[in-house]
Amino acid sequence: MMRITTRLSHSRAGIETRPLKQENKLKYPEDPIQFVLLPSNARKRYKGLLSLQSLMEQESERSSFNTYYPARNKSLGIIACGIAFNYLMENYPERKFPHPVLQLGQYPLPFSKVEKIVNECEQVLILEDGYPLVEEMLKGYLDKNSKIKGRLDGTIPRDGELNPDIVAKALGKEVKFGMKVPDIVANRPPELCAGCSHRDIYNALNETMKEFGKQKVFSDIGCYTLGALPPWNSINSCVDMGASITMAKGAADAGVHPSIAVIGDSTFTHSGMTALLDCVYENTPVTVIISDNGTTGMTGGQASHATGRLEEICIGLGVKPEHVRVLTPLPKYHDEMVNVLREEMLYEGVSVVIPRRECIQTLGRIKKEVKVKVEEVVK
Ligand SMILES: Cc1ncc(C[n+]2csc(CCOP(=O)(O)OP(=O)(O)O)c2C)c(N)n1
Ligand code: SF4
Repeated sequence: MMRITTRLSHSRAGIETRPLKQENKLKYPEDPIQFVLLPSNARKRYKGLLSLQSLMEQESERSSFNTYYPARNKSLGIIACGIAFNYLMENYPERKFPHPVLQLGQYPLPFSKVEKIVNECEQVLILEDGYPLVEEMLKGYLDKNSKIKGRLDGTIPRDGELNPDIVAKALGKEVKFGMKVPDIVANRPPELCAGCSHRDIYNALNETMKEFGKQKVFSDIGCYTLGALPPWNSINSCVDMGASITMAKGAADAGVHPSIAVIGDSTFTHSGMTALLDCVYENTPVTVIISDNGTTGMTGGQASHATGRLEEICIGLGVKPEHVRVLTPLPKYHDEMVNVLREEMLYEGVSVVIPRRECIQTLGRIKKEVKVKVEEVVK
């Protein structure tokens, strides 16, 4: 098992690819009902899972991702998990560590290696990004005076990401990196692209909501989530894929009116449809805005299952055809959008508003691809 933390997930680097050595052969499970998790079978499967633990531990013990670097000065030992090992190396570029180091990259914990460093060293500093998982495992709940140091005793800040400076400070070294980021790569808040269709629908929604009040817009996850930030400040929630319509329904059930959901076309077919059906079933007064840009913009422009069939899906789920309204989100149609939103918000039933205009990034990419193909054919 690998442990994925924030910075690891957001890192990028050039990699060398090699030809595929072997692919798993298609094979049916030995036990034909092993994936039928009825309680009687689930209990059996859990026993099986437990019996695998020692095998996984043995793999971890043998793994080259869990390497022990010996050193003489045992006043301190360092357990560096995942990307924290890179931060440690930035402090010791030659890999000449003054203290024993256990690099952890594969889980479960390799028990004997961990035991060795803890027994050998007077104190043990745990460097791990995110939650202090390894530290908690080693420290024990009631052990306040442990020799284990890390996020829990304040040696390292309890929250926030690790970086080479924090590691240096914890090791009593001079903080030399200063983490000064050159202006050209300085942080800037994410923003909807200029010309993005979500901008136009938020402009219209904001104007409509002047009439209906604040805190009534439940959103989902996609590029449109950026509508939570200035200058729009249009949405009041984003919890997970599919939570917009369910939360709007809950709010409507609790008496919020109008109750509005904002969801993307792709997220809608991933996990919004069942919630819409629920609204239809109970004729809940919600207005669902499905901002249809014909793609999965946020994750790089993959195709969307909704493309070409969104109205049919909504009508098929039971939304009345006259309350499935398609709009073109462009500044010139601003007033029309405001009027349609107002009408549907006043309606005491389920309505779906579909602002439809392609994501300009995906559109640009497709145009480029077509151009290259045409040029190839012409050649
Ligand atoms: C459970 C889950 N799976 C996948 C993702 C990754 N993800 C983030 S946004 C998104 C979909 C975005 O597409 P859409 O709703 O059409 O909005 P757009 O970005 O195009 O505006 C996905 C799949 C996630 N956040 N959660
Ligand atoms: S990638 Fe597409 S959907 Fe996302 S902000 Fe840009 S134009 Fe809008």
